[in-house]
Amino acid sequence: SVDANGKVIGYVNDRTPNNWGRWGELDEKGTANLLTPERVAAAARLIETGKVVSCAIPLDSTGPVHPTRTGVVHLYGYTGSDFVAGTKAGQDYPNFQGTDDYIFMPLQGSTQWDGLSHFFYKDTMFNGFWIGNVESYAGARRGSIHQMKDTLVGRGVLLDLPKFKGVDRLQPQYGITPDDLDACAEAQGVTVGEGDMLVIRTGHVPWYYQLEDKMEYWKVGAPGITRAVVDWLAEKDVASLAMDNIAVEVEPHEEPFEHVYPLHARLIRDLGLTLGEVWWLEDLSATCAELGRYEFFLSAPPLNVTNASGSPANPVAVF
Ligand code: UVW
Repeated sequence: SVDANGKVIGYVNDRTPNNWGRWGELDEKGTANLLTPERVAAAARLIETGKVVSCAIPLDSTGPVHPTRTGVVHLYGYTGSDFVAGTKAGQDYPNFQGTDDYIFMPLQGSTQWDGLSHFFYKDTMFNGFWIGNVESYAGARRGSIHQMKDTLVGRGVLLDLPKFKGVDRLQPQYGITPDDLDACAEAQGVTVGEGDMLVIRTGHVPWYYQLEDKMEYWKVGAPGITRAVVDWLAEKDVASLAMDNIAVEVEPHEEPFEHVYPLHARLIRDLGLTLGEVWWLEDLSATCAELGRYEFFLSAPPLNVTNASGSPANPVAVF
């Protein structure tokens, strides 16, 4: 049964690592709590050149969208050609000319954040809230992405694995280990620590755009983090994790097989870690290499979508 706050009564999460209760029994922000005003201010002091780099793929129908979802549909309500053709002119206001457009898309269908109500395990989401708090009409009454509207801004750190390994991209099915991350950080002369917004480059999203047969992308698996990285992330105490692959974790999943997307449950549901997916990190990689620095001010708040489980974003790194 469920209490008045929407928490499952008597359920104890004995999985490790986990952050349940760490920021209060009713917390819905998870590790984003680590992005304190002091850390945000310190991150802002990293800005030296004012160069701004977007980490978003184009928000259009050409991007990789998980086959369980529809694509991005962008339509116009009225356009310049409506005025040229005279089908719109004069209908609203004298001399008025302009355009209006619409997007219909999965909130998880582009460069995006997975909110804390995106993944569950044993009928619970992060902090012990019951999964029935997410309903099709009311939406996510717990763990909504709008809880993050004033956060996901802080010190960004890029670990550029393909660059470190001297390859264009990590191969599908490559499982990223803690040793990979430590060695890469050391080679780049950067540390990953408490309250950082960690960004890991794989080169996997750019590969999608190069492929002639897009179906191959979904058949061959993906490079991503392994189970051991969950412990590493918890030890480092990062505030968020974003990557340029589809679902952060390695695909196919490691054995023993827990269930589909097992690390989503361990990261989002156990740790309260907000995951960024389908980021575009090619420009960030080039800028970090050019400036010789792998830390920057990162501003990536989600859209303030009420009671939602995810949000597109245009994350920007500022150097
Ligand atoms: C799934 O939910 C399958 O993936 P994602 O985290 O990419 O949204």
